Amino acid sequence: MRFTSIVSAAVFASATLAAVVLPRDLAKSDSKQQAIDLIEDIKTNEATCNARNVAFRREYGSLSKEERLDYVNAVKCLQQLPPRTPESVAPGARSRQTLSIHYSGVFPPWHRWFVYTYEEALREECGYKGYQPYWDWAKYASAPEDSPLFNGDDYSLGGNGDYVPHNGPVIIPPEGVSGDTIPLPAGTGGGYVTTGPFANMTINLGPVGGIQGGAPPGPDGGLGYNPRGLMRDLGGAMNTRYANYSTVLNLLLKPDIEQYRLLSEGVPYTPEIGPHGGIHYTIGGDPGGELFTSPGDPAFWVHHGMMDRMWTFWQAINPNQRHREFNGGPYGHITWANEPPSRKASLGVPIDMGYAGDSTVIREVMGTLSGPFCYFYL
Ligand SMILES: *[C@@H]1O[C@H](CO)[C@@H](O)[C@H](O)[C@H]1NC(C)=O
Ligand SMILES: *[C@@H]1O[C@H](CO)[C@@H](O)[C@H](O)[C@H]1NC(C)=O
Ligand SMILES: [Cu+2]
Repeated sequence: MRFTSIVSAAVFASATLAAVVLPRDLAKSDSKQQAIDLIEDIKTNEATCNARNVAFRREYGSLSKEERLDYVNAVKCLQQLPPRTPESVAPGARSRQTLSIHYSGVFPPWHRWFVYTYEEALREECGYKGYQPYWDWAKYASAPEDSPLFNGDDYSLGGNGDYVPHNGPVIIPPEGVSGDTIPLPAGTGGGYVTTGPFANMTINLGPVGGIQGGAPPGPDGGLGYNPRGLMRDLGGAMNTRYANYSTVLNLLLKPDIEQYRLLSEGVPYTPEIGPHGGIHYTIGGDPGGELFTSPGDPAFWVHHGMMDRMWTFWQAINPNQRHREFNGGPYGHITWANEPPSRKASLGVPIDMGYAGDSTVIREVMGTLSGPFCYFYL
């Protein structure tokens, strides 16, 4: 019994450690030296993700000023490269996918691959030497606008929007869905971002529209060209309510992927919008406050970095099981919250990046230390 499990472990290992040469004659030689050599061989095998080559994604505020500036400059560089989506397809290619990505079996793997694709573009197309940083939601929950991410200094991702008196966003259940309208807390900005590296940044796509307090839809249902200034509405009320240290702890303690995702992404058309929705609305404004076009705000990527960090850590608590577990509960299907009812997503379901990058399948991206990946979070 024990022997077979060792053999199957070895077979499994040989799939990833192809270049390691095992010693032939164990009895006759120095086993200490052979053990050391073999272990060194395994550790330095370049084809494998190991302690020497693993990349660490770090908290934005823990980066040095120089590292933050490198990131900011790479993001600016990427914004200036010509768009990949052909004009005939319109920039809405990704937006149209939005409804099958959220509350479906694809969400966590899709976003893991999306953030990785972005990180790779920063590194390969813009010479960035670091890795994707993340936004530690709870750390700055009382005043995210004063954090190193958004304080508006030269090393930040731009400041808050200028203050304009306003109400918070309101979630309105669509026709046919029961439930009251849900008013959410307002932030302390609401206007244009006028400080920091992304001051006066131009947004071209969207808004698609749909939430009250947000901007009305742009031309062509929000998929047309619609240049305007970046707006934000950062503030502590939304952040504290939806993404505090209890939220983080409770996420890590969730026993299965169904419970994990019900907290992480919340339940549609209820006040429990989870840290995912809560932080999108904490960024707020335009395009940050909108499901469809939020990746246009540089803050999107540090938020989804944290989303992936939480999932990575949750998986690390029981990797053997959790690197395969993804389609439990109502969010494990191929439609938005299983509406209309659909089959469960499988590991072979494609992750389609459209024109943004290469596509893959869920199976490939279930662990951050295997498949195409070799990264972890600090
Ligand atoms: C941004 O726009 C405002 C208002 O037009 C202007 O006062 C400010 O100088 C601009 N800032 C930058 C960095 O371009
Ligand atoms: C912390 O977040 C949870 C949701 O994850 C919420 O129920 C709780 O009220 C929040 N705490 C505070 C102090 O707002
Ligand atoms: Cu999101």
